[in-house]
Amino acid sequence: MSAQTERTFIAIKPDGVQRGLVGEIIKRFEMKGFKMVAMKMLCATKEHLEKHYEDLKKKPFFPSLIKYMSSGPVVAMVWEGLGVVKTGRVMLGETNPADSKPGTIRGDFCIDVGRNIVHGSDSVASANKEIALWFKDELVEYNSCASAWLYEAPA
Ligand code: DAT
Ligand code: MG
Repeated sequence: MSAQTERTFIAIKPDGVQRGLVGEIIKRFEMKGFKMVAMKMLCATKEHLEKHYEDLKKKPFFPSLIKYMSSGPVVAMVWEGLGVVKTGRVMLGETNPADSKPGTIRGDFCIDVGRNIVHGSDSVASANKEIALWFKDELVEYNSCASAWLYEAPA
């Protein structure tokens, strides 16, 4: 796999969906040049979310996090591109919107750490784990005509 096919898991949380920010968040990844390779809307079960956030299960906010994330539909996506895990996190901003710079998604559209509208994988290893948890044989393979204009040396 080339570095240009690095993948990350991005999810628009229930507040992002309810507040009508799905298009805005997708637009930012599209305009950056990243390639969408999977997307679906679903209501995630508590069991599924407990697996997704298993590293945080000892945190005091874990029960409220699971309740919030299971409170409505989410939009789950996989995005691909050179450095997409790290750059995706930069585009999201900090975990706490109060620490997120204007120009980032959390910096522009939310206020409270418990309602921070979007998830993004924090490493390539967690991206692979999260993609496998949320998508089963649902990733779409296609050539993007933009790649010749996004990369000096397309894969
Ligand atoms: P991130 O979503 O930036 O990767 P994380 O993985 O540390 O952050 O935590 C997952 C989510 O849990 C985060 O998006 C919001 C919630 N959370 C984190 N820290 C919190 C806190 N101190 N109080 C309340 N919710 C918190
Ligand atoms: Mg995280």
